[in-house]
Amino acid sequence: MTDKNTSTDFEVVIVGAGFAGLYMLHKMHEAGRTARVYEAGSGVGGTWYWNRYPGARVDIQSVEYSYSFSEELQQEWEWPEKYSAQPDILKYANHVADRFDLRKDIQFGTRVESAIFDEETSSWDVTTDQGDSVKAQFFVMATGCLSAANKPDIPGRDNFSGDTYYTATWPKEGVDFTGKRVGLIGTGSSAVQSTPVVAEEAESLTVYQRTASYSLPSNNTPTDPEFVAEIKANYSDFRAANRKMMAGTGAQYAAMLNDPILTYSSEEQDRLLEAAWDKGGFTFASVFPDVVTDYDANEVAANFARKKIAEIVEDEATAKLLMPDIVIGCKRMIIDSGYYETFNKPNVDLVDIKNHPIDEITESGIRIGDDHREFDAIIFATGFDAMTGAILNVDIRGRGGESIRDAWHAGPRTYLGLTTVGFPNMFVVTGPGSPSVLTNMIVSIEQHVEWIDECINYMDDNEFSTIDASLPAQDAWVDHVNKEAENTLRTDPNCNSWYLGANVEGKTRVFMPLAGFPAYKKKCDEVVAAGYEGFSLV
Ligand code: NA7
Repeated sequence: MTDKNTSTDFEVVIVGAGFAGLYMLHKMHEAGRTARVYEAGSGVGGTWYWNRYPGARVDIQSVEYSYSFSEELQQEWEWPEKYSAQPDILKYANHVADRFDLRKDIQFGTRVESAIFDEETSSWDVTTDQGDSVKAQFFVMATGCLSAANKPDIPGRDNFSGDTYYTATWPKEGVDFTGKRVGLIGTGSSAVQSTPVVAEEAESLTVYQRTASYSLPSNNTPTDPEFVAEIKANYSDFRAANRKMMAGTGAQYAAMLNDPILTYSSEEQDRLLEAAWDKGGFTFASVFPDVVTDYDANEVAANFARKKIAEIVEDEATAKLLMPDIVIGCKRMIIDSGYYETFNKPNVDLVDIKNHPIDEITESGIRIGDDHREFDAIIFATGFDAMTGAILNVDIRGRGGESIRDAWHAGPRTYLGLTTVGFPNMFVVTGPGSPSVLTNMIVSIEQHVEWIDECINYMDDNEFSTIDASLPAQDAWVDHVNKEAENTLRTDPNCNSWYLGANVEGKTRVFMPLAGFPAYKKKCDEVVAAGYEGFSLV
């Protein structure tokens, strides 16, 4: 056991009972450590607990978007569809919590308010909104990358007398839009997924679009039992092959990867893009290596996607509005089930707010200039304060009382996306500066949790009580993350993605994740092999 001289309530306090927190707790159980998870929701699942909006669905196939740490679990679990819907993912999270007896150490309905590092005892003092005040040697933020809802301050936002919903915190009991006039703000993934479902029910649906998104058809299907049997016959090889991919996913389609797009004739480009489009999901986004690095290559893929929109959407003006003018892939690609088709319905309308933002939300609707539309309900599909929001929402103070909000005022600074200088014994699962959202999240979560677990074991074995990153190592890491980002079109100045924090007013524009899972994992392993290079252990 760690730190025998310090009296702590728990060896490890974990914030969040999503996929990261659940696995972290399981690892702590395996190691025989005392651990407590605090979770604001009333159940497990994290982002899949909160995001219950109609149509919510994973964009990585479920045989991949699932834990690999237990052979029994991956063999016994059956996914009903290729890309699972939110209720099925939540069911899985609940199954994991029960199967591994995790609930006994999770305190639900509890939000962590502060975590203060006590330099005397080298431990963390953690307080919650339920009056808990506990001490732990290690503090793990497993708060997820897309968990703090972005609630833009649109004038009059709180004046609306109808029903207001945020996709990121959808009511547990669901919402029936039958016979309702609905306004929906946003055209990111949450909006694209919910639009077709809301349009089915609502009397009318008006979508307010600031930036047109690229959306690819998921071609979702019920699970193919033959395909799953093939995967399960050799699941560990399938997982290993995916871990070798840049995004920790897609090994199955690696054979479709081609030479740079500009080396083909335009007929060949079309044929290959068409094949990838038909396959569905992210295949289209990764079928040519240069699409995210070369503007000319990018334009070929972007034009193909725009052509598809023109083919699907009957009204020419609406089709034109739906065609994105940003580089393809600078924002996370969206996987949909009938999004563009929905705009052919007579009860669905699109309003462009790119050049004229919403002036006001009134008591009865939304006003833009002279155009005032009345609604019974408004849905904000306005996304998240991604990657840092949930971390900075907690009052975290490290050495010398330094607040993490100050330490990260010009953007997050981490070493390996796992730790930050001056905050000893604190780990962030899939933090900024790690591949996280540019990968299959579960792959990154497992890698981080296992790294943290190994680190704590190492500290135990060698009788270290604190670990902290060194400033030169962190500075070099931040430089590396920034340089890698510049090598892609994701930092294009005309693209205001949540990767850059550019979707939240006032947030510093800095690219937060790091592309390339295999190279990143290799680096993390090398750091360990070199005796935790770049860290100081006391
Ligand atoms: P996103 O992708 O951040 O989308 C949010 C949408 O809301 C996007 O279209 C925004 O337009 C729009 N938005 C945000 N603020 C405003 C204001 N003030 N006025 C009008 N429109 C606004 O979040 P999602 O929840 O859809 O998806 C997040 C991730 O979850 C996704 O990438 C998947 O990985 C799953 P903008 O594009 O900023 O112009």
